[in-house]
Amino acid sequence: MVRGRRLLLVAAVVAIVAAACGGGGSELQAKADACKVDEVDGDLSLYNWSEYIDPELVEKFKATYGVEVTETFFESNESMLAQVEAGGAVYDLVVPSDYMVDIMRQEGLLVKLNREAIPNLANLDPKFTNLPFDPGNEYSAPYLWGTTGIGFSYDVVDDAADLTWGLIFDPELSAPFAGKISLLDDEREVFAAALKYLGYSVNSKDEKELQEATELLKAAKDRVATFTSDSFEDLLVAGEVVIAHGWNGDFFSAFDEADAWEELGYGIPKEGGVAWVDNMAIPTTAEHVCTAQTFINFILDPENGAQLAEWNYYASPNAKANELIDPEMLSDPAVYPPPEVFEKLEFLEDLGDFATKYADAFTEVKS
Ligand code: SPD
Repeated sequence: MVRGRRLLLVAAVVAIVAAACGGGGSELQAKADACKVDEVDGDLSLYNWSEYIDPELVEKFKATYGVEVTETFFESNESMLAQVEAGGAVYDLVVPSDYMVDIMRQEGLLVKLNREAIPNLANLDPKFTNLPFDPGNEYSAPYLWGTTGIGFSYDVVDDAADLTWGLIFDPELSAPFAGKISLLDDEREVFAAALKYLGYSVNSKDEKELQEATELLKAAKDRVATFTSDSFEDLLVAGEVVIAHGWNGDFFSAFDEADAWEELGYGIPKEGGVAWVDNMAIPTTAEHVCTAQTFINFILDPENGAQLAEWNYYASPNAKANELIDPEMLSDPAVYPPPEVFEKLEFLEDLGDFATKYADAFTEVKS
């Protein structure tokens, strides 16, 4: 279905669900607007990426505010969106990436944040506020940020500086690793890798470029052991793959746990990669909007923000938290990329109606 029609349908469904609940978006918004700092109005249902929060922080939140936290997990922005749109389960807080915040706010799926209930928004690094996917941070607050690149074994790549997406897409270069390559199970990320290899933007809306990327991926598929977004780091550590497409912090947590820093590495291929920011946001189907805003404020506390980032080696968008983060991590270019690396990175953007073509092409690649 094209995005225009999909938007109308989603808006209609949201209105029907809201009416059936006897409330309506504006009633929930009024409730969110009336929440006070540290107020809780029930338990928290948190819908997050897997392994994305230190369990100790969850325990601390529960003990501090006297509420329970139910955690459920998603592996891609698109699967999270589908669940929120379906409305079957109640989520008080979700953690969409940049372009997905844009889609959700345009579709009327998010509650506006009450800044008075979240004073710790002031701790954010101005570089991470007012980003194009949510001008003025009306609907979202940054959680962590990172990059997408290649995790590898030093048995097959000597130096991260030698990385190229050709290790996956060039038939000759990648032939020795056939069956030992994993790709993210993520339509935008997989096409971003192929488009970068071809020298195109990760946000291309050119049919011919998308077709070229599709053909490239179909040709590479025989060499790909699996598409996975929740076990790429474990497969690399276990030696089941030697080239893994994935997210930096997940690799580092796994290298640390397995004490495998000498054997395994991560880097951004010379053609460039993806930078992303994940964000906390409240769906319009939430039940406990005060607890959700209190949780956002809790995560944006400097100490909690530093603990969050250090636990999983992702970079913090919180300036006050960064003052407390281990200097070794802060100066690690693989966690906080220097300007010359950042120049090669692109953020994924909402592609409007064209996104359907990526989804269809991904289905074609995987079928
Ligand atoms: N284990 C947590 C991984 C979080 C990844 N965020 C992904 C952003 C994708 N564009």
